[in-house]
Amino acid sequence: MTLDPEPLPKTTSIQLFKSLFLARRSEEYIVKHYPENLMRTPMHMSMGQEFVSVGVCAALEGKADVFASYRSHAAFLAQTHDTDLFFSELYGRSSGTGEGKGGSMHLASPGQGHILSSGVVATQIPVAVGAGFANMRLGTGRTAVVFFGDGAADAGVFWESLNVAALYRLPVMFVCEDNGYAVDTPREARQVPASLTEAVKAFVCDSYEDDSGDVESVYRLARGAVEKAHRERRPAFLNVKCCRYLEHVGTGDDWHWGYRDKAAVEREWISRDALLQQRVRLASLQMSESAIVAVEDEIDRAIRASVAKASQAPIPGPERLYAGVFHEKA
Ligand SMILES: Cc1ncc(C[n+]2csc(CCOP(=O)(O)OP(=O)(O)O)c2C)c(N)n1
Repeated sequence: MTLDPEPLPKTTSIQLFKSLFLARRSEEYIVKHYPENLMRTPMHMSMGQEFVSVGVCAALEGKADVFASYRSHAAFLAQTHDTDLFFSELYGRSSGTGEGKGGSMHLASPGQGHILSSGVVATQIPVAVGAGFANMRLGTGRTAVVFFGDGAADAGVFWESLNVAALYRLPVMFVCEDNGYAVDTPREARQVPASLTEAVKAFVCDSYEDDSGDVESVYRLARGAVEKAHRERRPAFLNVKCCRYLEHVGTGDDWHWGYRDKAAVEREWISRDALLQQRVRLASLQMSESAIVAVEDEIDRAIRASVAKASQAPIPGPERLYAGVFHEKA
């Protein structure tokens, strides 16, 4: 028999709902307005899997240095809550995270703990290990958190990074957003181990799996994992099962591709959507419908205000083309 966990404080449940709603609504805005062709950047949407980064970032309470993949909208917003920077970047404006030149795949705001996002599969992982090394040497108490997909675990650099983090006993949290696919290829067609969580145990790190689809479950898991990682001085690996609702890249769906079954995804994931679950939970905590709607309205207003600001901001001129870009003179 498993005992129900101690309920989280109501303020935490509300905070998690807000963070989930912020990520979801921001992407719903993108879906609606992308066809206007003013956001000139490829979009890898987080929709459906936001609960992973929302739960982890909330659990780390601002003491995380986050490294993300190109699918970074939810991670960026969960860590920074900064819709001004976010929409400015998507609209290609000077006020964005990369002066509007990086776009959706390269969101970064180091001062707010979102160190980088990378478009090249798995490349964020070794950099996070470097940050973990620096945090350990400098005694900052911070945790390097790296988000990546199950496809990134096909790459050798994932295993090398895990090895180094375990060898040097670094406070790194490896978070696999395991949506089961690399583009349209299922994990079983790419990896020998039946379970990544089990395979990783060969390294001296704590390996956890979560298939609840629930933001509070991820939050609890990450809180326990980060505490243990620092106490026992070793990395943690979190394999969180999740589902990408939209196509691999773009803002539409991909049911017509035929690599996954719409009815099964609806049954197994969309019917227990993490945001909806959290909304129901707030109601069960005696939060009134009008109070929930007020929270939602406030977030919608913040998104609209950020978009309005972004559209007033300048587009960078050609003289800024190489600014902030590493290059060496020949
Ligand atoms: C080194 C490298 N190889 C291939 C690609 C093309 N590519 C982009 S996303 C992707 C699949 C990655 O899947 P996963 O890591 O599971 O992340 P998800 O897209 O599911 O979030 C591939 C192969 C790339 N960007 N970088």
